[in-house]
Amino acid sequence: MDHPKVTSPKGGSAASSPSPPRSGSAKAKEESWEAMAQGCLSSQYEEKVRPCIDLIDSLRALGVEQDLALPAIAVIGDQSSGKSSVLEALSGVALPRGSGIVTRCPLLLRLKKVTGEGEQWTCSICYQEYKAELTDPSQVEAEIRKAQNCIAGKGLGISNELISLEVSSPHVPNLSLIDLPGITRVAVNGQHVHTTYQIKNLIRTYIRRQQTINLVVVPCNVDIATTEALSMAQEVDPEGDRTIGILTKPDLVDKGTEDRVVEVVKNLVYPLKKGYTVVRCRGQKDVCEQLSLAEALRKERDFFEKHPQFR
Ligand SMILES: Nc1nc2c(ncn2[C@@H]2O[C@H](COP(=O)(O)OP(=O)(O)OP(=O)(O)O)[C@@H](O)[C@H]2O)c(=O)[nH]1
Ligand SMILES: [Mg+2]
Repeated sequence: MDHPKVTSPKGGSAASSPSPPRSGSAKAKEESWEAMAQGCLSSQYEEKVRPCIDLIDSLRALGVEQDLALPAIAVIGDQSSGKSSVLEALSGVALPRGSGIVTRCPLLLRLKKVTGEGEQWTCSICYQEYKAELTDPSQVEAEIRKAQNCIAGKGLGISNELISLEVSSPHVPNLSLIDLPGITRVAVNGQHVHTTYQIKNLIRTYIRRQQTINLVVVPCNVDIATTEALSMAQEVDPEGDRTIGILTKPDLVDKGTEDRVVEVVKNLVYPLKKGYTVVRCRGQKDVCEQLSLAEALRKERDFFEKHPQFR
């Protein structure tokens, strides 16, 4: 499996200044220093930060969060904005996704990078009294749907109860993130009117804490000013200190509005201190055609390399 990652084709460009031309050997030296520095940073991260993430996750599993605000990265967005698709690209496992209300319980996704020789993919799911080891990435989606049905009931109900999914692999970053149900404006057929408020309350419990980084997922094909998720993030973080914008679906952007998207990414429209990143994930057609996550990454790279405005 290819290393899953989220590309940031334009994310840093707004802040960076053009570098002077360098000779071939100077460039090679600089690159090798960069690689060394990165290797050093990632081994330090593993040594120092991983134990802290583990401790926080263990406290969360014990239910300490009710009395103590634990640091977290919360993924929020309007319904079907592509939250689970972004997490799927990061984790390399297919999560329940599609149209309508899909994510119905908070999902704590614990990604653990394992580096030893011969280390393999392992995964476990845990909720209520249930715990199971999964032997293949293809089992994850069905297991999460089963967990949601068990906790929130079959149908369109949602619950505040956490499902924990731990993925250990040489190909994932060391991160823990919480995927949350999408914000809905109106209750659709079969959905309780109360659900809309329930979802917003659930999201607020996570994003209002100063210790939470809010990853706000916004599709490129909607006007950013109309997104409920950004407005909720602004309520709790008016200066944009702990909010990161993730723009999805750049392939579906309305022709002629690309420059507007570029302005958002350059932080000119709705400034956030930590800026924006654009990602292209698997669309419904890609899923129907069983495009693998590794192929989706190649398609994403290709898309940005060839796009006249997003290059
Ligand atoms: N074309 C295209 N489709 C995408 C992209 N990202 C996500 N999608 C599609 O958008 C739909 C919604 O994606 P999800 O990841 O389920 O969205 P979500 O925000 O998790 O949805 P809820 O959990 O229901 O709120 C799915 O059909 C995805 O295939 C993208 O970059 N391009
Ligand atoms: Mg989802």
